[in-house]
Amino acid sequence: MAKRALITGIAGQDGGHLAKLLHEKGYEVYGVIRGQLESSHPRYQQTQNEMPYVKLVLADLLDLAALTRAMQEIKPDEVYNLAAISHVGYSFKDPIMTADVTGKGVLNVLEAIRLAGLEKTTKFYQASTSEMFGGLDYNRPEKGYTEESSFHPRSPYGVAKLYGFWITKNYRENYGMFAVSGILFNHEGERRGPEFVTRKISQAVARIKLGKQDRLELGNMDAKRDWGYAGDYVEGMWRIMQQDKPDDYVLATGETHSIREFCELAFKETGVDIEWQGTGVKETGVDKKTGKVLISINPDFFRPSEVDLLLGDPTRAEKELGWERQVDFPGLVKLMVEHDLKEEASKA
Ligand code: NAP
Ligand code: F7E
Repeated sequence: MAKRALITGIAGQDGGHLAKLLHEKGYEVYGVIRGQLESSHPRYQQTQNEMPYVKLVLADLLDLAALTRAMQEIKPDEVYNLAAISHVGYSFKDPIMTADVTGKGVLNVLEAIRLAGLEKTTKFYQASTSEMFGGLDYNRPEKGYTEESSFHPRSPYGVAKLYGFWITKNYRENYGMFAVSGILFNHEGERRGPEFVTRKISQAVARIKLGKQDRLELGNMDAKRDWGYAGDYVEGMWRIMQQDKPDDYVLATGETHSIREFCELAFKETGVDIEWQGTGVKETGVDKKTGKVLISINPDFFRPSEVDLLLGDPTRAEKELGWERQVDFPGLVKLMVEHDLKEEASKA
């Protein structure tokens, strides 16, 4: 009999990649989608058209009754909890909802599994994050954060995720559940939401190339991130769930790059060389050939506190899971810009 997987956050970036992977591996895939959606609703239809092999289940992460019903009916072998308010900047604006969904929502899913009497048979994956480390100098190992590093979250999102991480570990220890976290560093791609910086850049580069946009406005360009490809990371999630012993793993590339570097490579894909001029909020990215300003700073995108540098050390995942990223940093930028050039060109 085919294994059954239930994915929360099915309509998000990782949900789509993971659903495809599990379907290809022969799983029966169920996906939790929120809201009062009916099969005639455009958003429901869009998700269903994109993933015809997924059986959509209506539930909200705040709704324990709906989650419990879903567990009782589906009896999944594996639950992947990907749903969250996942935008770090937004979490400063709505910290209460972030705590409820991104933090307590994890507990709801774990309790739903227990209330359905499935804690001994259903495996649980929690989408934990490098944002829990915080990026400050004092706890940052030279070769990158590992599974042993200490946490110092710097946003309401990071704090909520830390609750999710610990409650997952707690259920593993309390009830002997196979409940694990993947501590994933940033992963991007053609399914990334446009509110995240990499997709904002790749879409802007495509639109500027096609004459649909003049300029790209960004916040802190000094920040550095360990960026991988989402398609590679969902393979890691699955491998974490196939281990004999439940444990937490870091998935990362072991490289870190600045927002500036991402911009330079992305514009280069369309034949534009960027030259940086000025400093601070007056800094601009200029087309070397034409002198036109293509990038400028908008302080509205600054955050009350910033994670300056994230770098992960994937050694343990590489050794124990045999996991390795396939797409490198230039490959990721290229893939995103090429995708957005096609997508923008196809729009009216
Ligand atoms: P994403 O694109 O923002 O997707 C999150 C999904 O959660 C969305 O589909 C959203 O639904 C759903 N959601 C939000 N609130 C919900 C609620 N109350 N009930 C049910 N569903 C709800 O995030 P992602 O990039 O795929 O990331 C997947 C998970 O990994 C998230 O938990 C994220 O925090 C975590 N993570 C991501 C990264 C990364 O670099 N991408 C790194 C580490 C950890 P709607 O579609 O209806 O809005
Ligand atoms: O920001 C800077 C911003 O929003 C990256 C989520 O998936 O990864 C993601 O969180 C950096 C930050 O991602 C803009 O200040 C500059 O330093 O793309 P982001 P994130 O905050 O790293 C982690 C691992 C997760 O777990 C999260 O769920 O880019 N930045 N200018 C900007 N960021 C945005 N969004 N927009 C700008 O205009």
